[in-house]
Amino acid sequence: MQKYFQQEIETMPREQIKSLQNEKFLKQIQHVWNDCPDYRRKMEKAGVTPDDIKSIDDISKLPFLSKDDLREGYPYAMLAKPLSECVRIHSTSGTTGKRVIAYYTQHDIDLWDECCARALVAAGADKNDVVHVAYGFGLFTGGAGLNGGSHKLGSLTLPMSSGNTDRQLQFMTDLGATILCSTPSYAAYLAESIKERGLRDQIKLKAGIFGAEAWSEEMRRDIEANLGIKAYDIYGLTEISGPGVSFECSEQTGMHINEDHFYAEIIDPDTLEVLPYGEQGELVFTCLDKEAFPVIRYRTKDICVLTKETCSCGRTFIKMVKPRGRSDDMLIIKGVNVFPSQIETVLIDQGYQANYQIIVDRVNNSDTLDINVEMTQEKFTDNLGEVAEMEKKLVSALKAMLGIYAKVHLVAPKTIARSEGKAVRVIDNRKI
Ligand code: DLL
Repeated sequence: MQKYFQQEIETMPREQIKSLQNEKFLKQIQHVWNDCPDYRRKMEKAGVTPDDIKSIDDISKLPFLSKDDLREGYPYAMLAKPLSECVRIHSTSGTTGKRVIAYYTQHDIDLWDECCARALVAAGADKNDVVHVAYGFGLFTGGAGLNGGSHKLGSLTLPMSSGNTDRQLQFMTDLGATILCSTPSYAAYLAESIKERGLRDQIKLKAGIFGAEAWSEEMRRDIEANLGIKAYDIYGLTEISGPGVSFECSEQTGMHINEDHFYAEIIDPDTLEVLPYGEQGELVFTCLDKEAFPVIRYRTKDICVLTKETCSCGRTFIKMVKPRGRSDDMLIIKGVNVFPSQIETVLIDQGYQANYQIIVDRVNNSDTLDINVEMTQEKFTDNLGEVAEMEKKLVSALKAMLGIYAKVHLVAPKTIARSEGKAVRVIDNRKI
């Protein structure tokens, strides 16, 4: 079985990775200074020139970039190549305000595809596999990224996009898809539909590559058991390229960062101080060799930890743990920080599935937290006494995890809308 897509790079000794990063970083800083007026202005404002940057250890002299910086410069923020050299754009979903547009030259697409091919191989794929891509295609990077990676690897690629479950399952069974790429919530939904239609023995899936949203270890175990596969995490964001900034290997203990292209830092989001390996903070990325959209010290808002223990898979790239959620997704309820992933962990621990909705409101100047949770078919009952008892049990498990009271409403199976892309878990009515 193929172990690596690019063995020489993926298993490169640490000192060599460092010197490769140094070399690319110095070139990149020169590139943004010469060709990217937005970042040059930021550097000038911070009083830094490329002469002050002698190696990657000087990175902390450079200013951070935020989503607001990119939104403000819409539609050409951080563009560092003439449009005639760009071949594609992608864009963030932009729930509020202006979207961020990321530009790609052919070189940028090639390196991104390679990153996704590395992720596929790490999940056990090779050219003989049939890769079913059920991430959305279009402005979202999920479909295009895994599609490109699968092409690079030479696997037969099914560009299914999301939605139309019947068609998904028909192609999955008729063409014997072996690798599924989708959001974890859509994978869970497909697993449910496969069970309902009695198709489990007709699917040939052996692995899945799931990302684009936070998901828990409990959800991983559920998907693995329901589909009979290994479920691997993959991380990325439009501003850096898309999926494949980091990916999981057979150890399934965090995601290797493609460090030949992306330099990672963890910072304290309040003091902006760089934190050592092992400490939790906000993840910051610098693109080392992108041409059209070379973001430097981009603040992802993802709360994460970097680790550099050696990995049994032989890859030498450092790993990031599963992001705990986003600092801006983090709910502050009655002064307590609450991550949706904590709620999900409790639900799955208690035998429910990740079909829930969190509703936050403010009544008489006090925050309220309500959670609608779907009963599974097995747990379903219309005996009100039993339902109340089950709700009580969940309330106390949630209190133990979160430290605050959450009102739980158990609802009948299949009454919470399913998502084909990223799941919408939180309705925060306080903002309205
Ligand atoms: O979600 C890219 C992607 C597509 C990644 C397919 C993986 C698979 P954006 O839409 O720009 O890009 O959203 C980026 O999604 O900052 C994280 O908050 C979140 N995210 C992405 N992957 C993971 C993951 C794509 N594996 C934002 N775990 C990021 C947790 C994730 N959160």
